[in-house]
Amino acid sequence: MKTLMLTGFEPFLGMPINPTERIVTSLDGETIGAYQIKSVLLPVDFEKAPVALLEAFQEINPDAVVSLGLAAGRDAITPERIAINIRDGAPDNSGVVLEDAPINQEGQAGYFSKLPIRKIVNTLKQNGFPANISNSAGTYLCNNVMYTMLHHIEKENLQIPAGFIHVPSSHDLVVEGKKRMPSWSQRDLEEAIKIALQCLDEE
Ligand code: PCA
Repeated sequence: MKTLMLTGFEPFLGMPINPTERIVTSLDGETIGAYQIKSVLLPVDFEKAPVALLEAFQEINPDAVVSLGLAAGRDAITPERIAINIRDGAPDNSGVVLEDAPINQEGQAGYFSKLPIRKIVNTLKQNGFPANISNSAGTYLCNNVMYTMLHHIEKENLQIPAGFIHVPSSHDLVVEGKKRMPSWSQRDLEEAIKIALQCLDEE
């Protein structure tokens, strides 16, 4: 059986929950389509996250990589089209603030997702879940992790699907975090991610 490395993030920016942590915890060890899921939880830390990501990749030696992140404020599941070579924006969980900083001096300006993003969006919609392609993963940790993985795959000339999917807030996060934003049930988020992962089957 093939292995799919599924990454999620710990909570960040003072939010009490990250729904992607719960998704990856719940799906760890499950079989989805042709893949067995191996989950990895990443820190929201510019220094530690890329190291943890690549260490897990070496250890697991997966046949596919899908990374998940919370996009608080979005109302749909959004596979990302591209990762860009920039770190910028809000402080990470260690308080580090970066401005206009490249991720990798030798890396390309950007890397396109190697997931079937159009098929994921279409399949999710056919199953009644709002979804659209996002053309920007931002410049924070999610973009950083997507860029790091795709750069590594390019450098090593690996032929495996890899990319990033942002998810909306969960109801629990809205209730506990006391912030107004669009939200989904945790169950729907998980179901939608399972459907997205099944799209890798014939890739
Ligand atoms: N979302 C953030 C980082 C961690 C997460 O879940 C982002 O979109 O960059």
